[in-house]
Amino acid sequence: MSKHRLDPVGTIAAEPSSIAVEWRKTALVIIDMQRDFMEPGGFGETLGNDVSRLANAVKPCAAVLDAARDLGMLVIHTREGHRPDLSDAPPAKIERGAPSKRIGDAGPMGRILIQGEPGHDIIPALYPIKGEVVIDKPGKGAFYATALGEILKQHEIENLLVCGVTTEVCVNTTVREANDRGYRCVVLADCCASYFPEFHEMGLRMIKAQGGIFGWVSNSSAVLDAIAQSAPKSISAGGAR
Ligand code: C5J
Repeated sequence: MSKHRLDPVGTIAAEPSSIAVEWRKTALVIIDMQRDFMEPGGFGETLGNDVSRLANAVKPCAAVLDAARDLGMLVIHTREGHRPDLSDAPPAKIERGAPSKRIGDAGPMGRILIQGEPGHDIIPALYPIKGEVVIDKPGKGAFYATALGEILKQHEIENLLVCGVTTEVCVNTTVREANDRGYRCVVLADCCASYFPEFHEMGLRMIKAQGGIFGWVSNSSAVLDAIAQSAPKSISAGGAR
């Protein structure tokens, strides 16, 4: 898988303990880095949230994405959203709360949370490139009603590096689904964000509590360090001979 001669196994500093991963059995999963959540005028803002709170996650996530691409790691992007006819949007989801606009209503980035609309797309800084997997999901978890499980099996993936928004909603739901399916999930704290800083913190604490009940919590620099340490000295010191 790797474009470089990496050691097959890397060790990522994490909590509650460091974790050894086989790189070729590891995928990067970037959850819902969509304009609808990240930019004014989208779904996140219609719910009354300050979307600027998510911006900090973009740069670290882009650094990990670059490294993953360089290694030839399987990269998976997810997008939460619904068909234009709303046939996959449960009324219980559409009717909930008192948002300024509901799912399917027209907004400045097109219809809210609808596939194919500008707001549903991934932000330019993390835009998928050819060969990367994009999973459209109607729910909060990336396994529900998608082909994600089959795709991970085809690629013999055992470990997931998880980034995205929001920490306590789609990231946590996906990690819990993945954990029940036997994947080791390493959530990269600085690559995730929430509209509520306290939920971000608690979302991460819930994952790593009790010996890592749902997985591990790490960060972008620990992953980049682990990759650098897996590289032969000639590469980590500045290029392959
Ligand atoms: C939410 C998500 N927060 N991607 N979705 O509704 O976390």
